[in-house]
Amino acid sequence: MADFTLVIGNKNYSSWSLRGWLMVKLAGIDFEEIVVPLDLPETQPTIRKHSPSGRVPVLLHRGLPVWESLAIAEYLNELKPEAGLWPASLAARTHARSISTEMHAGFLDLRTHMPMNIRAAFPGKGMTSAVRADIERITGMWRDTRKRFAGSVPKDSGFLFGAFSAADAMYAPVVTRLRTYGVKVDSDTDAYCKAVLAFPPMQEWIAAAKREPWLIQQYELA
Ligand SMILES: N[C@@H](CCC(=O)N[C@@H](CS)C(=O)NCC(=O)O)C(=O)O
Repeated sequence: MADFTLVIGNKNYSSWSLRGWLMVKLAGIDFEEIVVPLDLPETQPTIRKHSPSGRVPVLLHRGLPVWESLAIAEYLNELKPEAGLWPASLAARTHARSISTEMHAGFLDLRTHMPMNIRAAFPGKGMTSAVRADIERITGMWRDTRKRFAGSVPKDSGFLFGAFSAADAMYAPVVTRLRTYGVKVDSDTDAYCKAVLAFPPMQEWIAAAKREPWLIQQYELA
């Protein structure tokens, strides 16, 4: 058994799993993956074998369960501070934690009306005025964050703080939603989305999502 195991849901549909998985990739550790398909009769008993909350992702480190995506980021950051899960400067790190927590706690309209479905294309579906407001807040925050912080690192690779961080992991499922639902965005947002989608671990996840056999009917809005 590996030192680290990450228990996740379907790669096509489980946005929180994507966040946790990107964080583990970012930490640069070897890990085993257990995929528990969601929305089946055996889903909950299987997840509960690993996760006290009955939710995924959960990271298991030599028997210690770490659940909740942000707790996983903090745990990995403590183990691997050199991996850069959070940006280096205190101001950038604080900003990264604030925007990540805002994602963790909010944007319910976007999450409800535009569920993650990586391989689908539902242009125009799910848009309401409340979803629009969520998207405006998020894209405004992305622009503002990049303007303030992305240029202050040695190499700006197009992410929120220049290099890919836990904050980008938190927003990666929003990027896939903007694509799935064909949301029109400004050029800065488009460039940011392209950078996230081209990030090699993201490509790996998307390819796996496309190969998955399971279908969750409630997220198939067509
Ligand atoms: N706040 C949690 C959210 C986790 C969550 O809601 N995960 C969903 C899958 S995306 C889940 O485990 N659902 C359980 C189920 O569908 O039975 C986190 O940040 O990790």
